[in-house]
Amino acid sequence: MTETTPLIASPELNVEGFTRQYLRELTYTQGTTLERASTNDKYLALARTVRSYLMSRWNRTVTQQYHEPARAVAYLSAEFLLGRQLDNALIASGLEEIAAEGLAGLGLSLDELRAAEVEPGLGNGGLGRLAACFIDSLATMNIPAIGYGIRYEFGIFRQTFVDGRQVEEPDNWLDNGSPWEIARPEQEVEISFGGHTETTTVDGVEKTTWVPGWSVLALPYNYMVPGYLNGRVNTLRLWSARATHAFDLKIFNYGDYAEAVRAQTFAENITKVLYPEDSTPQGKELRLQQQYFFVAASLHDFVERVLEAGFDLHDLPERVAFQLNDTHPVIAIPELMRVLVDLKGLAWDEAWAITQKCFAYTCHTLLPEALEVWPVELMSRLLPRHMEIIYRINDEFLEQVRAKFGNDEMLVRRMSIIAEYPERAVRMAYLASVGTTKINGVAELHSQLLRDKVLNDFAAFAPEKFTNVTNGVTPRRFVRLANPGLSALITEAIGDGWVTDLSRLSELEPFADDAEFRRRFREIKRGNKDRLVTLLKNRDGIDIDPDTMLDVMVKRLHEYKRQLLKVLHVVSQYDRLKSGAIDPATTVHRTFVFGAKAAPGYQMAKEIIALINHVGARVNGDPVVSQALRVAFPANYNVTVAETLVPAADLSEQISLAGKEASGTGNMKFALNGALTVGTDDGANVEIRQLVGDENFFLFGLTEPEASAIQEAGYRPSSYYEQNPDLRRVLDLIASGEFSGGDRSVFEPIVSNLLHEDRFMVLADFQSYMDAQERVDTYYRDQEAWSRSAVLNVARTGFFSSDRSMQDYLDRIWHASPVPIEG
Ligand code: HBZ
Repeated sequence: MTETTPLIASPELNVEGFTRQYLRELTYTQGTTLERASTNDKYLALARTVRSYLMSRWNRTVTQQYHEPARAVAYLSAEFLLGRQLDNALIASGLEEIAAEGLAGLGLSLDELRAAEVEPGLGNGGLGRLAACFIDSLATMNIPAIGYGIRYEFGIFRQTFVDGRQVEEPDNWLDNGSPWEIARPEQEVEISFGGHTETTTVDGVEKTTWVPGWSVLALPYNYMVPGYLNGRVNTLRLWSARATHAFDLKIFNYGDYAEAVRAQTFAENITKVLYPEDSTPQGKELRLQQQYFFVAASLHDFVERVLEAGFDLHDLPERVAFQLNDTHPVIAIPELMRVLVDLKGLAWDEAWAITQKCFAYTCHTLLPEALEVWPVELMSRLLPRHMEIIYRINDEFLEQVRAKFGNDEMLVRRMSIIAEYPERAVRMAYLASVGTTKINGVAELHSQLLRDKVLNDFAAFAPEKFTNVTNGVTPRRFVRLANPGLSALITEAIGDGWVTDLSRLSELEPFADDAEFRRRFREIKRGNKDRLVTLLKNRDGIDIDPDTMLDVMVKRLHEYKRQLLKVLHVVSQYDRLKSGAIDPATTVHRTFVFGAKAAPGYQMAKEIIALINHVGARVNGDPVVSQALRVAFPANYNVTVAETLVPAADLSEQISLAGKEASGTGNMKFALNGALTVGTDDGANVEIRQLVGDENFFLFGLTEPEASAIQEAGYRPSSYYEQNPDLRRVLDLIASGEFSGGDRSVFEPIVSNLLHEDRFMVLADFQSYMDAQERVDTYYRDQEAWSRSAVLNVARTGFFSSDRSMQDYLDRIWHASPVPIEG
């Protein structure tokens, strides 16, 4: 490709240039005038204006990549939870002040227009947000990288509450226009499904081909991924499904218009909706279709379009590292084998060596029920050729297992990629372990438990494959953008290098002992609380008091994360205030903030949401209790809310049962914004505590080995109830109907479950948690000590930048290097 287009200069990087471009967009693209324009018109014009500043950098990045081939990272993820795009594009292009001034000159407010953006909710939670942080870091670190995923027409559902119960509504994020995407219909890819395979023998060599039954088109939409002030703009390519033209035509020729349109709908269903289950995959056929759809399109795109024509596929591992974000894209492994063997004619062994070198796999869970398995029946029907390839991979792998460990048939059955019970099914995590060079967990403890428990046989078989990369979060979005006050204070103290080198935060350490610095830190925290007050008032009609301790637990609702433990604490405080055991005038005043979506089919999670809301209503409605505590549960917690909530928090609740939370990333965001953590020894909490120091962290609860030992000996939750009068009062109060208008049946399932099953050991950790909360209260009374600890949390958590995570992946897994953009 030679560049024949003269590089069109970007609009001038000053207020006049910005204003001119803005008016152009408003007039020519949006087709309106300043006077007539709606808020959405004004927002769209603004988004396009900012985009236009990044466009020539984007073109330059793509062109340079084509001419100067280097090893690229292709991050395959079924989810990218991006959050709003405008703010990030503004800081990445250095336009923030210019835009604010330019808009003000036109009588418009940047803050008002920013608020008009609907965030693309193309992910469930941590895993999807991590992918978004990673592509931001890769661009900022000048790594040639591309994200591949799915352009769901409906992202994660919008949560509302009716009588305190979760009700889901569709998320029409595309309704008001989508200025950040560029469709490339001419680069569509045909993706096939179903049918059968045929084997023929040519010159004594067997050759298998797939004769698919039906196909759809994958249409790419490109999104910019701008590096922070470095001239690089990488691409995120999300695929959308359309009916094939041939399919339509055939049916049209039979004259059945209605059927043709129906076929169209059928095809387009594939990318219609994001599955909202974040821990118990339902094994739905459409989900496997989604996975294969985006993976096949992405591999084809990379091999046939990103690589230059005539590229020798033997060199593929030198040119790409495909990272598999959990098992969702793991079908890429047999797909690449099919491409290399069936389509490109490589020998099996050759193809296998290439495939293994190209892929690496990240595991994000420890819960057995979260590991994806696909029934062989379904896989054979939808992807018959892939099923054959998986069988062969498995046969050869199990041969190696026998060669290494002898004929231990129990071991062979355990390690087989194909499970036999309760039904024949493909274990995707095992396929991932076999078909990759590296397998990583997402925090030290998690990686250790992967080796010791979940994938222990595989770790014994190939120990060199296992590694750890502790998660991180992007400091651009979660500090620089979300917390402008703290950002300015940090920059004043140590310069602005921290934005791209977060380890520099350690230079703040001495300021923890500077009373004036601490005073300003508190003032900023207080200002952030005021912003939150405004947001909750306008968005949810919720009133909170900024002069209380803000105690926050925001994350997906799951029993292992133990929102219930938090509720027990709230109920206990309620009880003690009501009974006069504590005095509302003198106790530390707290606002408990919850934010959590439950998977729509997860009954217990939905009951817990109802309980939080009902307890909240009672607490807030009680004239005595509400003097000292309040509960706020804004519906539809998302990235946008996090950006205002996290910087305002005093206390971060990270209270999962040890050994269950793979890492957590919210925990990092809070610490980086100067909240103190009350947490268990789980996931990345372990590393946070090690870095910030025990005296700046409220640790409680069983350790993973302790919890496992109790479970093995036979955990009996009711014994805690019997022996702990405080716990008994709390559970009895919930069971009594206190929070359900006297109806004892409403929360009976929750109480019974805690007493008789309590899989995640809420009762076992209750007392320890209550004690930790006492320590929190005591410490909070000493605001100087508390803010010293808060500053130290900021200074000591620079490690949790996603830039550092990316550097670890680069060093240990990808072996790719930066390529600065010229010009
Ligand atoms: O991934 C989360 C982990 O629970 C959390 O500990 C970790 O910090 C984070 C990033 O590594 N896992 C998820 O968010 N998982 C999902 O969202 C998910 C989505 C679809 C599934 C399964 C899991 O089918």
